[in-house]
Amino acid sequence: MDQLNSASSGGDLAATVGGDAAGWDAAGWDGTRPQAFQMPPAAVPVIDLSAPDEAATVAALGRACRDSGFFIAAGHGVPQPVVDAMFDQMRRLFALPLEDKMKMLQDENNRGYTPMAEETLDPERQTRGDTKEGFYFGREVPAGSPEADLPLHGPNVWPPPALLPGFRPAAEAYFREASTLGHRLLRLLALSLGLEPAHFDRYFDPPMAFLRPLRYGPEASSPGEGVFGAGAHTDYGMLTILATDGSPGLQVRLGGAWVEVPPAPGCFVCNLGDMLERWTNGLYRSTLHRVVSTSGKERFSLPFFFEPNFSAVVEALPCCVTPDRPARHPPTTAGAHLLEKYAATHAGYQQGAEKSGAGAGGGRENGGDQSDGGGGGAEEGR
Ligand SMILES: O=C(O)CCC(=O)C(=O)O
Repeated sequence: MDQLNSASSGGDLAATVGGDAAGWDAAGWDGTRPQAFQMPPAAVPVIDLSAPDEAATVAALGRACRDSGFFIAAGHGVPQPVVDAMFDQMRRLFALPLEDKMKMLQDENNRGYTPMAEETLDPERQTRGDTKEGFYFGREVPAGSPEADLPLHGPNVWPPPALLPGFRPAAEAYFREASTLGHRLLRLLALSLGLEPAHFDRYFDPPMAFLRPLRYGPEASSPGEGVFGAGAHTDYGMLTILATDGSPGLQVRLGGAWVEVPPAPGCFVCNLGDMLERWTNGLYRSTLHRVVSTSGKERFSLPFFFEPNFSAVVEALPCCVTPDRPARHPPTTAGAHLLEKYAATHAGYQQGAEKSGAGAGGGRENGGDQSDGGGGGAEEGR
């Protein structure tokens, strides 16, 4: 990764993706120049986690968290073969007949298959569900264990080994690697706030974590008609670590405009969720984003949602509260926050929400007040 014009490698802290620059086009890096020349100056910085100067990395991370809540993690330490194996297996999973996938339908813990259009991330703007299908796999919690009494906790709905023998090993390997990266990022986030590196660890022992393979259909999005790959939303939790197949489509709402996040091969797109925004009293941003499909081809992506444990109390950190900036939100718990926010987006999960009695669903907060092509982004109210 040292050839990347990285935000953390000292010197050029403006290394970013998402804007206009030679070598980038609407679909991302066009391959015409070495990567060192490809990082255009704009919205989503590249942060090289392998850079030796940790203080510079932490400073770049803090800036990204305040500016956009998005960054591209390079030098992240997740072996590429683990990522490749997971993408191979998820392609096979989605290629199964619908009949087989429906046998893995999401259960009362919201684990399992969510069919095409089951989720509507922005019900106020969308005229139909997201043009995507997905699966939720959480941290495996054995049936009958005390933790399994919690909403969203329990055994996963794995594809039958007879159909896909390689899936579970690939997903578990990916889950382990993504969790390691998540813990590492927590440490850097704590440092960026002037806290002890281990500050957040107590809330993530163990984490709630969900791996969500997604497949977007080839249908083109039509924002004017309320049709999206994924409607505008913020993520509910702490941190999302996203891998994609390199297809464009992800857009972030910044400065009143939708900004394309070009694919960054070998890297993860990371973004902060509502819980970190609450912990930091709005200093760090949980930013609206969406998927607008334009390629006419299917698209695969793999978000990993890394969240505090169910009973973790989320309230403004003393370092982020001043007389001029009083706490914006009352304390909540990670579980209550998730369940409160889940109800609106997943048609399938509400039917199975008896366990909590609270309703539930997905992992994100819908956009509501955003508008297309200027003005009115939720971030403008910050
Ligand atoms: O598929 C993507 O690129 C983004 C997915 C996403 O925003 C989400 O699942 O929260």
